[in-house]
Amino acid sequence: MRKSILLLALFLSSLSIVQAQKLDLIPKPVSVQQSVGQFVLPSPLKIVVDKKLKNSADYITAGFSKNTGINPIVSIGKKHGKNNISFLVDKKLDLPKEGYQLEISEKGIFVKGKTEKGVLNGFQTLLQICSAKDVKKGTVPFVKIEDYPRFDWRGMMLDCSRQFFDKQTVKNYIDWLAAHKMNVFHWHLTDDNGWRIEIKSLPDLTLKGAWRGPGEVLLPSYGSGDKRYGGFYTQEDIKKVVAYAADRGISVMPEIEIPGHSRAVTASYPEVGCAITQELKSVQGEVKNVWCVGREENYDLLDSIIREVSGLFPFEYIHVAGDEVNRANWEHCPKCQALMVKEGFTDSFQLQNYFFKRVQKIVDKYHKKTDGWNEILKGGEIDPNTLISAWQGISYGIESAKKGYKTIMMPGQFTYYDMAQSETERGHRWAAITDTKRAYSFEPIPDADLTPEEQKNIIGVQGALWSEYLDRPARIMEYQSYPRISALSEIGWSKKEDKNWDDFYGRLTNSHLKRLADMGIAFRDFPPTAI
Ligand code: TNX
Repeated sequence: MRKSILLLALFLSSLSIVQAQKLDLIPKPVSVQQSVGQFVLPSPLKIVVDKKLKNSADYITAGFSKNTGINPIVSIGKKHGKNNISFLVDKKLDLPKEGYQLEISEKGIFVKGKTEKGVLNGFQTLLQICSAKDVKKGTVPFVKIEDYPRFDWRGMMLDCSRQFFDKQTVKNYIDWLAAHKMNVFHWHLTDDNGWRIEIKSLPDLTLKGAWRGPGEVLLPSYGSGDKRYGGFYTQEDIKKVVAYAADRGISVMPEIEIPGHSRAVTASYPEVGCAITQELKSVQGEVKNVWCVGREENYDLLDSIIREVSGLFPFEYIHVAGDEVNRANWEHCPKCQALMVKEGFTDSFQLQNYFFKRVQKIVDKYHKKTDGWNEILKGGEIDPNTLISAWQGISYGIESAKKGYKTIMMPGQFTYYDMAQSETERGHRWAAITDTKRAYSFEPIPDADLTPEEQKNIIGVQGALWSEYLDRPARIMEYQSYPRISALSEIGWSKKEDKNWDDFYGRLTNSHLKRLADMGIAFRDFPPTAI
């Protein structure tokens, strides 16, 4: 008799589990156990936020209110006490860093993380659960989640040079990344077409180098037409954005493009370029866009720039680029040639390596580590602590990992969201036509090619949004970003064996696109041809 009651109970509960509300979480968590029942959100609702997270308390409260319509009473503390929801840091949790546990039961809602970032990751999961219709009726389904990321580095780059995105737009972008448990915002602050960060010791960089159009040194380009176009972030703006991101668990990595992609620098300080008469064009058709390697004063200027940048960004890395340098500038420049002779170099890649090593010394001096595009591996040895952003293809990332460098996989063929999403849409095409399905298909650690030790060098994944084509139509940057970044978030977070396009597509279309809409993102929907 007892046994049959037990079996019946088991049967009934399994039935309810099947019927439990689908959570449709993105990125997919490591483990989710749903059970029968709902926690009824009481009124007034009390929340406690760990004191280590006190800077994030407003963010947590506002996000929760937005998704539930409830304004909770918030306190800062260390214990659950009589509260209904707790966000607590517990260093002793047996989880990888950034991991979290989320439990919703009749006792309330507990979000525990090993670190502050862990708690914030758990908060994002709770927000997704709270975005479901039922929550508006005041109930949250019982569930127990244990979760942690596959990769330490889950980044996204935004090019704010070719188009200038104001501070508020950048903050929104950071919010959307946080909602996807991404943790690095790579801020592409300088390029040929605009220098966007105030450097107090070199004011012309923004007085002149941040503007293009009639009467300006920078020619109109990338859709700015005949109008004066531009803008930059003051150091105060930068500090605010960095703090805003930190409250959301996101680190901001600045990128200063050197020695190529520097037309905005030579437009402001012409002496920085090589003294040559040739009109040498870069891949993008820009002239005079390379720092002179042989001009000794340039290293003082770089010291000033890196000193100021280091002071603004607490993140451990500064990205100093190194991509697409037209080294022909150096081949025609007497100072660079003299340097080549002096150093006994036989090709211009060695000059690039020389430049990079000197920059690296400056970066070290300001207690930062360097990140660079994969081209910096050419021309000689570099510091083994350099981080490599492998953009030209998966094989470049493999090569970097095999050489022992920490590597971020960001192959243009899969993670460049400036690429068009179908044959008929606007965007770059040089790497691939990349719809969300293709973006999702990217695997950062291809099986056969790397030993387990070498695999560990691949510390993460990143997407990039270059902005040459982002001038029109309105909100194109959102259209290019989502839902491809939703796909990227799952590549960076979820277990490899859990990756499944049909399953992801189901979660995306059942629930997640609605969440993106609620966040105010003008994402690209799915015309039938796109899948
Ligand atoms: C290559 S990726 C570039 C960018 C362009 C992008 C366009 C990289 C390091 N350099 O300057 O904007 O392609 O897709």
